[in-house]
Amino acid sequence: MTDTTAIQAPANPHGERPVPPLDVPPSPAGVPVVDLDPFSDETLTDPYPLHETLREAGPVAWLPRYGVYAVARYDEVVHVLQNHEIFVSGRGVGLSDYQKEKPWRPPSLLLEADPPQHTQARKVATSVFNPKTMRQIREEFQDTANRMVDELFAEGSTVEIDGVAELAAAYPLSVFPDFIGLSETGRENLLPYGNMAFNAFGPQNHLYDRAMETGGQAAPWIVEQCVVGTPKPGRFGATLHEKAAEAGLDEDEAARLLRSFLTAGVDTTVHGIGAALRELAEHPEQWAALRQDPSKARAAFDETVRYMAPVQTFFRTVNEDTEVSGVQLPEGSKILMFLAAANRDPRHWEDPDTFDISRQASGHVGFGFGIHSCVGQIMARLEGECLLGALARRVAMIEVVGEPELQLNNTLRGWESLPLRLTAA
Ligand code: 8QM
Repeated sequence: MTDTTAIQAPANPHGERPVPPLDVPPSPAGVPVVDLDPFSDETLTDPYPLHETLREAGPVAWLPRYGVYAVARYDEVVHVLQNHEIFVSGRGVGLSDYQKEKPWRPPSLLLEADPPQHTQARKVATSVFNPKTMRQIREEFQDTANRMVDELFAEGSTVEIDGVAELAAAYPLSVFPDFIGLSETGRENLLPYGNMAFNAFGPQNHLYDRAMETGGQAAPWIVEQCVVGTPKPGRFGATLHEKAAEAGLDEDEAARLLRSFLTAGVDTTVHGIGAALRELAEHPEQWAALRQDPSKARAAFDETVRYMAPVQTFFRTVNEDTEVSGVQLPEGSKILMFLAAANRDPRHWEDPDTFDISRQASGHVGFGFGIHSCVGQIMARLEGECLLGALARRVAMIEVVGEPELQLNNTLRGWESLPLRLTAA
């Protein structure tokens, strides 16, 4: 099977060009300086040494390369997420401060907004996207997962596949667009668009440039899919438009609200499922535990989100002078939250670097925390549970049979390809 969904670009066609010199504020006195680039290819390939350096440097560190503060310990990341009135989202959750720079697209009403606007948009979103809706689609999502796994074994009881193309990407792309009510054609635009949006939270490096090129071509289709009247009647997109109109949102706002789901809902789940496949394949004893009790599928997915953290980082903007763990942060500062580092902070977790589907992973910040915590996590978990459950019931052995390839992104961590051998039960 050929992968029509992944971004077809050579690893690094232009070489890693340096980020243009930024207008960075001077290093503040008394704050540990970590002179490393979180967005270099090298760090994105293996972020764990940087995460440890940041956690050990202190509760708050300074990244001179970008002139931003960083938090990588669990308690401080939660503190920033919790204090949304000080650490605001409306000035952008990427490197750029929307009070100083124009956003690359009209800001999200959910992600890049603060109360009361955020509260209203979130209420509209969750009036449709909620546990009741998940219960209604559960059977369909499970059936699709079962069928997809059965079809893999059509040619024999042992098959070699690309776990990303044939499962991690194929599954969300088969359930999510129908759920939203998207057009049958053009769905190949979803992943490149998401890839662009997530790269855009970072600096304007070569990843950003490349993603803007590919994602830019995908943008018109995404915009069109969000227009009122376009989503299939009866599906989520159409219902969201109805609820948005009832709540008094204008058509542009309603379209932008739907855009959030198309931006945030695909690449993230593809990476989450891909990561779960990789870790379960690399930890046969965990796979055995899951096979023995497939009801652990949901917990296995959650542990994956803790362990790999498909969304690695997000920024906030300090909207009034404040203090975090003894460090003064002036108004206007950007602060980079390392969600992935918090998820492995030994101050909070026992054996944080151990992938253990039986651990109590709840409390991880892979879906954020507080008023902005992931709206889509109920669907991410549903997808993870359905697909991992289907595999656990049908697959005896899952092995990595080639070198997995990472897809580098300024915000996301996930596999571009994952050569697997599956043996039917
Ligand atoms: C990330 O457009 C949006 O509202 C949006 C985009 C990206 C995300 C969330 C929301 C966290 C998954």
